[in-house]
Amino acid sequence: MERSVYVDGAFVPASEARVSVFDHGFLYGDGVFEGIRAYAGRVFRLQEHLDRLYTSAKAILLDVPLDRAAMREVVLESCRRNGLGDAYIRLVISRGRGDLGLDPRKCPRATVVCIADAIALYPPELYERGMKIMTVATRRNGVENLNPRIKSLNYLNNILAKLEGIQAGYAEVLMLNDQGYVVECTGDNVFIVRNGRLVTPPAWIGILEGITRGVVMELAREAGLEVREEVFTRMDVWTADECFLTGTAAEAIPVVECDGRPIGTGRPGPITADLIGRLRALCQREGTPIN
Ligand code: PXG
Repeated sequence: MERSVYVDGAFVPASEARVSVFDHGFLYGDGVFEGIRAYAGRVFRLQEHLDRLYTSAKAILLDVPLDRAAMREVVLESCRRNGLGDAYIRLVISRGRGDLGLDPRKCPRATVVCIADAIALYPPELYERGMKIMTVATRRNGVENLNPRIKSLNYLNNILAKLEGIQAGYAEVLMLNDQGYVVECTGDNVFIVRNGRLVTPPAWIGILEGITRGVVMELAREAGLEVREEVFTRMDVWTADECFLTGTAAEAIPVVECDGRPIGTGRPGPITADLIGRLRALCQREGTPIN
């Protein structure tokens, strides 16, 4: 059955869902988005995703034409109309239709799109065996350029990094900032485990503050682990006891090799496995009901 997509106030068949070629989201990547998941009939951390969406919009002075309650309803209705209890939901707010110039004031109304679809997951073996990653030469945007805390439609920085990975045979890659500190991956946050402590780069260094990252930090603290937000380098990843990535799409996935160096034993570690289990259980039991 064809999907139903929300575009500016109406649900239309996916094949008829369109935005203008004059939309500044298309012309300039001027807009923001969210990637959200639903599990077993409930949308996971919907409020947090909406908070981040409106925060991103605020940072680029983008007026979202719907309030949070209405946006929440768009997300839920997108799942209902498509009969999805497990879903990947993409909310996109672009600057809207304007002229060919950069000036956002020429765009009177933001475009709102919501797509709900089945999710394409990493193969289950990857969670068992763990993934191999590499560091790429493309550095993550600095906070003074395009702050990664803004989940903007301008993802070329990440795509350039992803291309380097693809060309070298890697599904995900590690990105550093201009100073050489580890920040995040192209669509995932990064954690290392050292001496029983969980460490992840702090938000101020220039990362997307992942919703999954926040949840994993909560779960780790509940489990009695010490969690630190600290800067670290590639060397710390190479010599960590364990490493894993978090993101809405990937959930939490073990990393067993970086830049050709096995991490820890070269197999997914026990703390990683425990946190993956806790995260999966939480995703199945909490969230905003779709119906
Ligand atoms: N960092 C970046 C740069 C991201 O884009 C995350 C971290 C994880 O955040 P959440 O809130 O999801 O835990 C993201 C997630 C994909 C894909 O296909 C991933 C993201 C966006 C678009 C596509 O893997 N963002």
